[in-house]
Amino acid sequence: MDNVLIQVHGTKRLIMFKPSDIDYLYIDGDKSLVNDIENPDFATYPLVRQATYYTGIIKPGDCLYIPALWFHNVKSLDTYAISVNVFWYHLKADFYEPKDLYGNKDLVPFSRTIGQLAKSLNELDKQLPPVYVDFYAKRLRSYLDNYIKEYERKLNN
Ligand SMILES: O=C(O)CCC(=O)C(=O)O
Repeated sequence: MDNVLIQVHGTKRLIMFKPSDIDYLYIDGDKSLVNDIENPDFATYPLVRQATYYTGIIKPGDCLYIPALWFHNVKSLDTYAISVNVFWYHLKADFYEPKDLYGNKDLVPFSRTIGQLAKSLNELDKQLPPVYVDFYAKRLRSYLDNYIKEYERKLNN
């Protein structure tokens, strides 16, 4: 969700990445596998070098707009660092999970899509021998790659 992070007490260090850096951040679910983003292990996570770091410090009285889909890593620089978050919907209300304390859950249409896909793959797995499942999973990957290319073209026009 879009949100504003309002700093009340103490300071926090933020590192943010734009949504299109998703390919460089080793995302697994809603988290990155890169555990030390300030000093990444480039041998294990070489693509991180290609990500653009947007960094800053927020102090009491600062408000930071964190747009939906932006990856962010927040570290408190003081023992007590207190913030207030204000989240809001900018798409149809039905698209948002009703219980989303941190405002970072996937949108309902996506959760539904990935659930259906998992179910279909499971069906495929039950019906076909492994060598076919592997082959068709790779066909699916190529379908998705083409879909992504098409969307990147749309976004860049
Ligand atoms: O302040 C924090 O520790 C986390 C803030 C956050 O994740 C957000 O504003 O979306």
